[in-house]
Amino acid sequence: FDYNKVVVIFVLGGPGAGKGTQCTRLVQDFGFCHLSAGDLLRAEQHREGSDYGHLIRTCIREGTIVPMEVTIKLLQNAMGAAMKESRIGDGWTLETGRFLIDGFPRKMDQALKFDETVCLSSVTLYFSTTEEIMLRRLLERGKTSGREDDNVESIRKRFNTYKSDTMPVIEHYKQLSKLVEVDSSGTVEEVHALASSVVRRIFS
Ligand code: UP5
Ligand code: MG
Repeated sequence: FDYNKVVVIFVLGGPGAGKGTQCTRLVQDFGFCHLSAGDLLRAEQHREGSDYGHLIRTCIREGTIVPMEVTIKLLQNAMGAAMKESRIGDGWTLETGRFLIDGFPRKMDQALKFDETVCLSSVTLYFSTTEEIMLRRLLERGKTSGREDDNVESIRKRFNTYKSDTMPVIEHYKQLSKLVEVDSSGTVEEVHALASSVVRRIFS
């Protein structure tokens, strides 16, 4: 299929910044196809016959980044599947050609490789807030999420990786004038109002 017809918005922000929550809301507003790199990795981790289960589990618990080849392949497959499903005659529906890619790219090598082998992104939505707020949200979620990385020890490691590996990606898109920062400190509703007005502006 034709990656040139695809619109990709990257969604970045620290652990617990609210990426997943806001993506769900943006899907309701604009009909994007939402792909969370973390969710795809967790699904692959549990897939029977996967060669990567052990590697993914270790990286997620340690808050380190899974080698980019694995994640990019999963994203490509998921994008392909979404495009195929949405096939109408010989065209594609507009909505499913629009992707919100959540939690990716979180390291420079992934960003460059995705540009080169999949497509260029239109814009990056960057949800920013303080570590204190992110920690509080993650610990609260950890009471029921069952996520192996929602404990203080893993959260600290995720924050470190975010600062060392993901901040340079955010800087990179800022340099390219392809970054839009959204303060995600407020309530879900407040952040959603900011995020949806940004997206509306981009597409108008
Ligand atoms: N919540 C959300 N918004 C709120 C608000 N405004 N007010 C109050 N509460 C709010 O939200 C987190 C929690 O906060 C929820 O309980 C929510 O209800 C509440 P969520 O929307 O889930 O935040 P999100 O930013 O999506 O947090 P998440 O934990 O998913 O972020 P991470 O970036 O840490 O996790 P991800 O799943 O993307 O990645 C996990 C791991 O996978 C990584 O650490 C890494 O090891 C691996 N990975 C890779 O290796 N490569 C990749 O490309 C991607 C991931
Ligand atoms: Mg998430």
